[in-house]
Amino acid sequence: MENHHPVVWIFCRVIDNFGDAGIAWRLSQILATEFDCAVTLYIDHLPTLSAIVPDIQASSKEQNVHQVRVKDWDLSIEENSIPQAVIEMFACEIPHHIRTIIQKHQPLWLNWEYLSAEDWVEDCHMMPSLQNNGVVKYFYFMGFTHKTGGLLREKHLSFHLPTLFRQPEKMRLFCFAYDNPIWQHHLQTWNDLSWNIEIFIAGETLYNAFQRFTSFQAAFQQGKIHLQAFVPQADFDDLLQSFDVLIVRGEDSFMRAQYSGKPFFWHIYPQEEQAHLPKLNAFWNRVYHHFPENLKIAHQALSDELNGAICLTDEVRQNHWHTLWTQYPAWHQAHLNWRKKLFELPSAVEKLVFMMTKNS
Ligand code: TRH
Repeated sequence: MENHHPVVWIFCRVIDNFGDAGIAWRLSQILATEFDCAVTLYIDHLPTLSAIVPDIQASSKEQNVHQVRVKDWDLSIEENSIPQAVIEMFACEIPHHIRTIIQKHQPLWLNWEYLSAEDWVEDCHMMPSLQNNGVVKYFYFMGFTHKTGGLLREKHLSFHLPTLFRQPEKMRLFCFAYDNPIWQHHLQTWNDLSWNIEIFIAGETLYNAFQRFTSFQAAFQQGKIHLQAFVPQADFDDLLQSFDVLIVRGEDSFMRAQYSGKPFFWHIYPQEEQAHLPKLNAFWNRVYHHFPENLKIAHQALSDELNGAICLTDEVRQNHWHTLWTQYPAWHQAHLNWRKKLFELPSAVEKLVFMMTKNS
């Protein structure tokens, strides 16, 4: 690329929760700090970004933070620089005048899609779509194989993790999930377990919502349940590392759980008519290759129940948790093995920058 600081414009609309902003910020950060790109992130809801990046002022419409220029969506009216890449996060519609700029300068134009482990992703990654301004837009699909767009992974993320681990004396469980009545049952199971457990519910919204469950009150009275305050995204990996078992959700916390190497459950974003289940299965079917059979059976049953596919009896649910916990070192090892596979893939941003080079 001729320009030493390739210009990248990223557009993000916050649909709900933190993931849209979280992924857009991670992508922006990696491009700016590791690949020397001049990144401008246009976002329509600064308070959400500010919640995970406290250095961002929710009330400031234009600011430079950690080498990224952050602008309120409505300010995206004029630019003097010429972009090498324009990225629309999750099919957000970019303002019309940006389409005109794209028509004029023909940057690499991408729609950054949701992460999925399903097989079709390989066929759809970088699929071209001719737009009515006469320019081709490509669908960028992150994924878990070489033929997909790879995964967001920072260079500083160490491949090496401590490999020596024992059965912890107490289970420290992190829960960053979606509110759902199913948690009443799992909280009850955790209360009834024969080993020590401490449960940390991430964020006040979820913690407050769980208070309606009688099982929450029981756990609270026994001092087993705590509010885990939100930490900045930059500290999120360290936070995950401090737990034995993780429950995560969405896209970004789901990815970070995989990088943590810790055993985890994925409370996937629920979709109508159970459309999330094939996505859930596609992911775990890749990971289960690394699981001993009895752990796979236990994990799959609990994971399916958490995500609305099946119902378990109290006894079966408890037995499955017992199986996983009593074989924690093997469970942990399975996740470390999966993590190792992830490091064999090129990172999404390496792939993206290579494409920008080809396009310029
Ligand atoms: O918050 P999420 O559920 O977000 C998304 C959105 O709902 C989106 O619309 C949907 O499509 C997608 O899920 C599937 O989950 P996610 O993706 O894990 O985002 C959470 C972000 O919050 C992530 O970047 C990590 C960050 N975070 C912190 O920085 N600190 C914290 O303490 C916690 C708990 C999370």
